[in-house]
Amino acid sequence: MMPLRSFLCMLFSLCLPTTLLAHIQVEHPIVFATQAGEPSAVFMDLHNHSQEPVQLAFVQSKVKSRLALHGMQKGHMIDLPTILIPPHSTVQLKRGGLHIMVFDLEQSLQVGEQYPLSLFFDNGEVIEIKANVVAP
Ligand SMILES: [Cu+2]
Repeated sequence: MMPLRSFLCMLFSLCLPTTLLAHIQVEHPIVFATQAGEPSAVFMDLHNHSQEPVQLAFVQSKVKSRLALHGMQKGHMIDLPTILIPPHSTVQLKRGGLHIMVFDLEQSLQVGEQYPLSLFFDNGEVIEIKANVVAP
Protein backbone atom coordinates (compact mmCIF):
# COMPACT_ATOMS: atom_id res chain seq x y z
CA MET A 1 0.00 0.00 0.00
CA MET A 2 1.16 3.47 -0.85
CA PRO A 3 2.33 5.54 2.13
CA LEU A 4 -0.21 8.21 3.04
CA ARG A 5 2.22 11.05 2.47
CA SER A 6 3.08 9.93 -1.06
CA PHE A 7 -0.59 9.59 -1.81
CA LEU A 8 -1.32 13.08 -0.49
CA CYS A 9 1.56 14.52 -2.49
CA MET A 10 0.16 12.98 -5.61
CA LEU A 11 -3.27 14.41 -4.90
CA PHE A 12 -1.88 17.83 -4.16
CA SER A 13 0.34 17.97 -7.21
CA LEU A 14 -1.99 16.41 -9.76
CA CYS A 15 -5.44 17.62 -8.85
CA LEU A 16 -4.98 21.21 -7.82
CA PRO A 17 -3.92 23.87 -10.27
CA THR A 18 -1.42 25.88 -8.27
CA THR A 19 -1.83 28.94 -10.50
CA LEU A 20 -5.30 29.52 -9.05
CA LEU A 21 -3.95 29.56 -5.54
CA ALA A 22 -1.51 32.10 -4.27
CA HIS A 23 -2.81 32.97 -0.85
CA ILE A 24 0.15 31.94 1.23
CA GLN A 25 3.44 33.80 1.30
CA VAL A 26 6.57 32.49 3.01
CA GLU A 27 9.32 34.80 4.21
CA HIS A 28 12.71 34.48 5.91
CA PRO A 29 13.00 30.67 6.00
CA ILE A 30 16.01 29.55 8.02
CA VAL A 31 17.29 26.28 9.47
CA PHE A 32 19.95 25.75 12.11
CA ALA A 33 23.25 24.23 11.03
CA THR A 34 23.71 20.69 12.31
CA GLN A 35 25.62 17.45 11.84
CA ALA A 36 24.19 14.44 10.02
CA GLY A 37 21.89 12.48 12.32
CA GLU A 38 21.44 15.41 14.73
CA PRO A 39 18.11 17.22 15.01
CA SER A 40 17.52 20.76 13.79
CA ALA A 41 14.65 23.19 13.42
CA VAL A 42 13.24 25.34 10.62
CA PHE A 43 11.73 28.78 11.17
CA MET A 44 9.90 31.21 8.87
CA ASP A 45 7.06 33.68 8.61
CA LEU A 46 3.82 32.40 7.06
CA HIS A 47 1.40 35.00 5.70
CA ASN A 48 -2.18 34.11 4.81
CA HIS A 49 -3.55 36.73 2.43
CA SER A 50 -6.90 34.98 2.00
CA GLN A 51 -10.20 35.31 3.82
CA GLU A 52 -10.16 31.66 4.92
CA PRO A 53 -8.06 29.97 7.57
CA VAL A 54 -5.30 27.87 6.00
CA GLN A 55 -3.34 25.09 7.67
CA LEU A 56 0.18 23.94 6.96
CA ALA A 57 -0.54 20.23 6.62
CA PHE A 58 2.92 18.74 6.18
CA VAL A 59 6.43 19.36 4.95
CA GLN A 60 8.90 17.36 2.89
CA SER A 61 12.50 17.81 1.79
CA LYS A 62 14.56 16.41 -1.08
CA VAL A 63 17.36 16.05 1.47
CA LYS A 64 16.60 12.79 3.24
CA SER A 65 15.20 13.65 6.67
CA ARG A 66 12.08 13.23 8.78
CA LEU A 67 10.08 16.41 9.35
CA ALA A 68 7.49 17.14 12.04
CA LEU A 69 5.35 20.14 12.94
CA HIS A 70 6.13 21.18 16.50
CA GLY A 71 4.84 23.65 19.04
CA MET A 72 5.87 24.41 22.59
CA GLN A 73 3.81 23.73 25.70
CA LYS A 74 5.17 24.44 29.19
CA GLY A 75 8.72 24.42 27.86
CA HIS A 76 8.34 21.10 26.04
CA MET A 77 8.04 20.42 22.35
CA ILE A 78 4.76 18.88 21.27
CA ASP A 79 3.70 17.32 17.97
CA LEU A 80 1.10 19.30 16.07
CA PRO A 81 -1.15 17.79 13.39
CA THR A 82 -1.10 21.10 11.47
CA ILE A 83 -0.12 24.74 11.90
CA LEU A 84 -3.06 27.12 11.53
CA ILE A 85 -2.69 30.48 9.79
CA PRO A 86 -5.81 32.58 10.42
CA PRO A 87 -7.27 34.75 7.62
CA HIS A 88 -5.24 37.87 6.82
CA SER A 89 -2.67 36.95 9.43
CA THR A 90 0.98 36.13 9.85
CA VAL A 91 2.20 33.21 11.93
CA GLN A 92 5.84 33.21 12.97
CA LEU A 93 7.74 29.98 13.34
CA LYS A 94 10.46 31.01 15.74
CA ARG A 95 12.79 29.81 18.45
CA GLY A 96 10.82 28.86 21.57
CA GLY A 97 7.57 28.61 19.61
CA LEU A 98 6.19 26.95 16.52
CA HIS A 99 8.80 25.25 14.33
CA ILE A 100 9.39 22.50 11.83
CA MET A 101 11.51 19.85 13.51
CA VAL A 102 14.14 18.05 11.45
CA PHE A 103 15.13 14.51 12.43
CA ASP A 104 17.32 11.83 10.88
CA LEU A 105 19.19 14.11 8.49
CA GLU A 106 21.27 12.08 6.10
CA GLN A 107 23.81 14.86 5.63
CA SER A 108 25.11 17.80 7.65
CA LEU A 109 23.73 21.30 7.13
CA GLN A 110 26.54 23.87 6.98
CA VAL A 111 26.19 27.61 7.45
CA GLY A 112 25.74 29.24 4.03
CA GLU A 113 24.08 26.21 2.46
CA GLN A 114 20.40 25.91 1.62
CA TYR A 115 17.92 23.25 2.68
CA PRO A 116 15.05 22.68 0.21
CA LEU A 117 11.53 22.24 1.57
CA SER A 118 8.09 21.67 0.07
CA LEU A 119 5.26 23.07 2.18
CA PHE A 120 1.81 21.52 1.66
CA PHE A 121 -1.20 23.58 2.74
CA ASP A 122 -4.76 22.33 3.17
CA ASN A 123 -6.06 24.78 0.55
CA GLY A 124 -4.02 22.87 -2.04
CA GLU A 125 -1.14 25.29 -2.22
CA VAL A 126 2.31 23.76 -2.41
CA ILE A 127 5.21 26.13 -1.87
CA GLU A 128 8.82 25.24 -2.60
CA ILE A 129 11.32 27.12 -0.50
CA LYS A 130 15.01 27.00 0.32
CA ALA A 131 15.82 27.64 3.97
CA ASN A 132 19.15 29.37 4.56
CA VAL A 133 21.35 27.41 6.95
CA VAL A 134 22.39 29.65 9.86
CA ALA A 135 24.37 29.14 13.08
CA PRO A 136 22.13 28.01 15.94
CU1 LIG B 1 10.80 20.39 17.89
